[in-house]
Amino acid sequence: MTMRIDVLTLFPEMFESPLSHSILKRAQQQGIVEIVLSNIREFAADAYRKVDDKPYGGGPGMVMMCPPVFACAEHVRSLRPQPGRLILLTPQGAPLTQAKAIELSREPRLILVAGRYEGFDERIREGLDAEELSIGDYVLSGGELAAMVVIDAVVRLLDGALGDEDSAANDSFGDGLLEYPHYTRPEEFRGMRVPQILLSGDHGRIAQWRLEQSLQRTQQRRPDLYAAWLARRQATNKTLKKDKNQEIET
Ligand code: 6GU
Repeated sequence: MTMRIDVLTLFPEMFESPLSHSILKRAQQQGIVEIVLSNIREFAADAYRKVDDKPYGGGPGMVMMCPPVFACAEHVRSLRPQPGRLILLTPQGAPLTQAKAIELSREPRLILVAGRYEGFDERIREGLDAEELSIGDYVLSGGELAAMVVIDAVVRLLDGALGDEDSAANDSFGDGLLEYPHYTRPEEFRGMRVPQILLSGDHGRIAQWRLEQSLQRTQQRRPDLYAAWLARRQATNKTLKKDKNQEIET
């Protein structure tokens, strides 16, 4: 069934280019996902189309107002029987992880709300039964780019979205490890050679080498992921096998 993603934003034009290229473009053309942009400003009631106001209690910046966001969200919710999971993109949200992306890819409908300014009136969270997501511990000028990141991470997981059905299974984080290094032609470039093993045609040894590379890289670059991987492996009591039942050192 086609997944539906509604995006509520003050800047729908920001989404046009990312949605009209590559995987996201093809997934929409193939009916794998339907992505609908709504401009929150069109739901502002007053003549000035006001969507933000000064914070009660004082302080810098502007806060997204309840009325236009509620009106826009209630309108898009009314277009379909499923209410959909409504997600505010904010730096205070739960972190977006691959596990979260997988969870979201199983939903029939998502409603992503991108905010600008200092943030949303708190009653938007309560009144719209919203979740909050962040894409990392740094500050963006608005939720638009974060919403695009969520869309990309989720849509590429939908059945048929990737050309090669295997490629999502091999992703970094799929098994909690970073990917091994990749090489393509030419065999030698400016004195740098492709590792000999990749030219050997020995698929067992190549798989073993790739796993070792993944483990090594993860240990060096992301000790947090490496520790989690080790703990998981111990918990499930799985043993890694070399081609012929030989344990590898990890
Ligand atoms: Cl979702 N929004 C903003 N404004 N900044 C962020 C973010 C979201 N995630 C990380 N930084």
